[in-house]
Formats: sequence, structure tokens, C-alpha cells
Amino acid sequence: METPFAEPIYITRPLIPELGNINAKMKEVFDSKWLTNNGAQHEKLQNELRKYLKLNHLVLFNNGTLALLLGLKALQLSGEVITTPFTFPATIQALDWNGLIPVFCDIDKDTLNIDANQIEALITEKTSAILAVHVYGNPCNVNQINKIAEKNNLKVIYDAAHAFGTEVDGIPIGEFGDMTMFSFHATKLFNTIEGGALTFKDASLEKNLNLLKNFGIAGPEEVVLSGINAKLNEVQAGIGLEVLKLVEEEKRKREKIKGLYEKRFAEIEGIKIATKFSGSSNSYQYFVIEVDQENYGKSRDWLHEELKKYNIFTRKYFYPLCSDFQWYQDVKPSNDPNLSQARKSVQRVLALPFYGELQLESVEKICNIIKILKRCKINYTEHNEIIYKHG
Ligand code: T4K
Repeated sequence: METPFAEPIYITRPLIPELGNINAKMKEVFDSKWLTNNGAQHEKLQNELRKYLKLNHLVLFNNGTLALLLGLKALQLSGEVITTPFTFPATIQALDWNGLIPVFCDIDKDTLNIDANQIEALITEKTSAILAVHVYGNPCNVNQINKIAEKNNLKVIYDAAHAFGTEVDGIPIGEFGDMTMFSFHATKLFNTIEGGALTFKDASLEKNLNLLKNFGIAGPEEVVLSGINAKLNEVQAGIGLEVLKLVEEEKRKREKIKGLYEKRFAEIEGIKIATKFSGSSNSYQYFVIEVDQENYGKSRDWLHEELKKYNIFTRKYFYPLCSDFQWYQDVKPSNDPNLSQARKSVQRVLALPFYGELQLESVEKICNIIKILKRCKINYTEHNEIIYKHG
């Protein structure tokens, strides 16, 4: 038997620098009396991230959603964009705010990313781009997507909110496609509390992106386009510089946790790991399992609820599918694809606690509990209510 954790265990905890280091940084910021609008911290973080991500063209934003929304605007897309239903709402909402119609494509059963084999069948004369997501940091089939885009003259945008530092065969993830968005939300491996960035191929986009995030202001008396306020302030940029120093150590800790989970789940039939892809391509953002009801004996939803009784708060990223959102029901895309794999996967995925501070003993305990829950017997009352007995 395992007892519940004394304190709640969440899927993640933000990477937080020592208070002394934050205080020193804040003194620097406040002494400068320059708090936002492309100050020294902002410029420094932008340069440090260019180096860390090995990408020359990078612009910071106040969150990943506005970065993506403005990136799509800068690319001047129109009509329909082929994308995945298995993502966080922000991906699809960034399209909607641009007046673009999301056309959903089914996903690959292993990576849970857009299934590149099914993209071409969805292309019509209205299609202007492919917006793919590196789900949980698992890289998309970037080479195949690139070929399809070249052949059909489409832009490719990647939502890499989960893929900070991911590489494909040694190539930084942001090198693929026309544009890539990163999120620096508190729950991400690297955070600025809220924040994000765009990286892009065409250097000439940089000027427009900087205008778009600053009301289109080109000079004290010159507003050249309809922008918005999406600037990252100095306090957050300063904190980001301190957090960035901790990322490599955090990855090493997560690597150990990942290894232990993988070892323990190899013993539990019916649990498949959704974030187990070859070495260099791992982002260490999430640790996600798929619960196969037939072999595990219980459903994902049941496990999710049971774990709460042990003070473990898992998440069903990304349930429900974006194609099932109420507002999407009125959207009429040219194609109405079969999303059978996405429908299956979305019933099985469960993000488990995964952050450097999580003790290896806690990981063992979580695995023990998942193992015990597999064995416990479920009975049904005459009203079809579940009752169960621990074996
Ligand atoms: N595209 C994709 C594929 C994304 O996943 C996201 C965001 C975006 C685009 C948009 O990027 P941003 O605009 O956010 O930069 C969280 C995040 O808010 C969101 O950034 C993230 N994806 C999404 C997957 O997760 P929630 O609503 O699930 O987070 P929340 O508040 O329930 O937090 C999850 C757990 O983290 C909590 O149970 C406890 C822990 N936590 C959370 C926060 C905020 C902490 O320990 N401390 C904290 O400060 O959306």
C-alpha cells in the first residue's frame, strides 16, 4: 500500500532563481529607471536566447500566444491553414484572431503530431500555410512537411511552445519552416513568468515584428501599421536572464526523472510513454503516458481521478480536441477530415509530474501507485457506480 503525498504534487513547478540573484537583478532594473519598451535586459535576453537556441533571428514577446498571432499576421496569410486538433487552444485561437480558417488534420499515433502523410489531401486553392505543433517537444516530421510546403508553395509555421532547445539530428528546431514560436510561460522549461519568442528565416520580417508588438510605432510621430502591445518588460526579461542560467542543470535533473519513469513503466503493462524519442530531440518539457484501457485494465479518466486521492494532480493535455470546441462548430472549412487517431489518443494521454525539484523517491512512489491501481478490482453497483477494492 502507498499513502497519499502529504503535499499536492503537480505536473510541473516553475524554475525559480535564488531570491538573492533576483533581488540583485531587480536593483539593476529599478536603478536604470527603464522598465519596458526594449530596455537593456530585453536586448540582453534576446541576444542570450539567440545564442542558446542557435538561431540568428529572434524577437521577444510578452507571451507565446501573441507571438504566434503576430507572426501569422506578419506572414500575411489568407484563407485556410492546415493544423492539428491535438494542441493547446492558443494555437487555433491565433489563427482565428487572424481571420484564418483552421483545417484540422489527423495526428500520428506515436509522436501525436500532425500526420504529415495526410496533409496533402487537405490542400485546396484556399490553403496558405501549415501550422504544426511539436507536441510535448516531440519534433514533427519536419523534412516531409518541408517537401509538401515547397511543392505546394505554402508557408510553414511551427508552434514550439514545448520544444525549447530541442534539436533534430543536431539542427535547432527553430531552423525548420518559415517561423517558429516558443513559449516562456511559468510552466515551461525556460520561463520569463509570461513570455515568448518568434524565430524566423526571412531576416526582413524582424522590422515588421518589432512594429507589430509596439502599436506599429516607427517614430515619435509615425505609426505605420496596426499593431498591438506585446512587449516583454524589463522585470520579466531580467528574471529570464537568471532562469536561463539554470536550464542546463534542470535538464540534467529531468533526465534522471525521465529515466526512472521509463524504467518503472517498462514493468507496467498498458502504459506507453508518449515522450520517448531519441536523445537529441528531447525538450524535457513534459513526461506524458498513454493509458491503454484494454491492457492497463482501467481508463485514463479513472486513473486521473484516482491519482487525485493520492494528492497527485495529473493533466489530460490536450483534452478536448480543438476541433470539438463550441465556437469551431460554426466554422466551415473546405474539408472535413477524419480525425480518428486524434480521437483515440486524446482519450489516453496523461501528463505526469515532471520537474527538477521532484525527488526520485516521489517518482518511485508515483509509479508504485500507478502499479497498485492497475491491480485493484473494480465492481459496479446496480446504478452503474464504480466501487473498487485494493488488491
Ligand atoms: N501553444 C501550445 C502548444 C501551448 O501549450 C501553449 C501554452 C501555447 C501555445 C501558448 O503559450 P503562452 O501564451 O501560454 O506562452 C498551461 C500554461 O498556462 C500554458 O502556457 C501552456 N501552454 C499549457 C500547456 O499549460 P494550464 O491552464 O494548464 O496551466 P495551470 O495554471 O493549470 O498550471 C499547470 C500546473 O502547473 C498547475 O497545476 C501547477 C503548476 N503551476 C502553474 C503555474 C501557473 C505552478 O506550480 N506555478 C505556476 O505559477 O496552462
